[in-house]
Amino acid sequence: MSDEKKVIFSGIQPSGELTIGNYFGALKNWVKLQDEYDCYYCVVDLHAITVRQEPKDLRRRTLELLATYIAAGIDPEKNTMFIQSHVSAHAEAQWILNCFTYVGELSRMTQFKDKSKKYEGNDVGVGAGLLNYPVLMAADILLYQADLVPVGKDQTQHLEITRNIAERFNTLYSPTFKIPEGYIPEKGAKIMSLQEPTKKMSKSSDNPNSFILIMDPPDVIRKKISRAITDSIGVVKYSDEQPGVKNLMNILSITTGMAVEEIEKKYDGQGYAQFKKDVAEALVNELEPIQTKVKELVNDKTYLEEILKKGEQKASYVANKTLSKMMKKVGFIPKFK
Ligand code: ATP
Ligand code: LTN
Repeated sequence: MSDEKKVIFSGIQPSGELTIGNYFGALKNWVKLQDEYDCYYCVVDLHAITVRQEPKDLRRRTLELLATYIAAGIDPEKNTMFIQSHVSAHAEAQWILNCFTYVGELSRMTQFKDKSKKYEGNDVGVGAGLLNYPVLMAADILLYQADLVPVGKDQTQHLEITRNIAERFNTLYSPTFKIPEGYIPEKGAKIMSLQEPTKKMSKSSDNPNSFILIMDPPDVIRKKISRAITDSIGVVKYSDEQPGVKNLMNILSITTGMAVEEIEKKYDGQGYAQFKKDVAEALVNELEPIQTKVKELVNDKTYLEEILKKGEQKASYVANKTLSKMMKKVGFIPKFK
């Protein structure tokens, strides 16, 4: 019975083209978990505008992101997929939760520190949305009483603050929110940059050779992997001293299911050339079917709109139930009917 299933909530921002980091860190696990849980997979457009977006690109990417969810294997019949801005409860709940969150704890977030460094001093400046970003994420998760939140490792801090906000509210009033757990995958939780393998692969990097996009054509994938930074040791070994090789081994392991020990054995004494070729082919095999499907789906606007309409209805219903409880507990007078 679907009503008894535990709940999952997760989202990706339509703020750029998705990388294999987003895919292995988040999306691929969403697919894995969809049968076991009642899942809400959201396109978090409110989060995306915490940094400047070109309106027409944001519109295009929002639908492309939904198409990518489906192409990656998320079944629209089984899951609730929707756009965050379609469910106004997210913004309303965020306001309330803002009043239970401290500026101090928000300004300590690594993502805030990193992103504000990037925008400080330019003509845009550091928006308050960037500071409040985790509160909106907390609202997303708590509105659905989510049990589990599958995300990459970089989101651990945001999950922690979500739990803190929820506990604070529950203690001040009475139990209102389920305290959610993170689901960080064993492999793929942090796919590293191909050019600076000690840093996270990021879709907002200025160097396109540092990331692989889900939609990169096969030849581009091959070229980027062949240019990936390794080292002069020349041995395929899973070691922190060889972060570039380690990252490629992780990618090969997730895409083929091979254990890292098997990979070490297979390429023993061979250097990096064949190893890199195989990593590229494994990625092409994984991504090509998704690419074909995305291209098909983005042309079927009617189908995507139907999914979004259904998603919005279900999500609104559930989210508004929690929002009403929150409003009542803080002392707001319910609307007169
Ligand atoms: P940016 O790279 O522009 O900072 P982001 O981290 O904000 O992007 P989102 O689109 O919001 O990316 O992230 C969606 C999901 O992808 C999150 O669960 C995040 O943890 C995961 N993710 C992002 N980058 C990586 C990575 N390099 N390795 C593993 N997971 C990742
Ligand atoms: N902050 C997340 C995206 C996000 C999210 C969420 C993830 C927004 N709301 C709710 C899980 C649950 C990121 O990956 N940058």
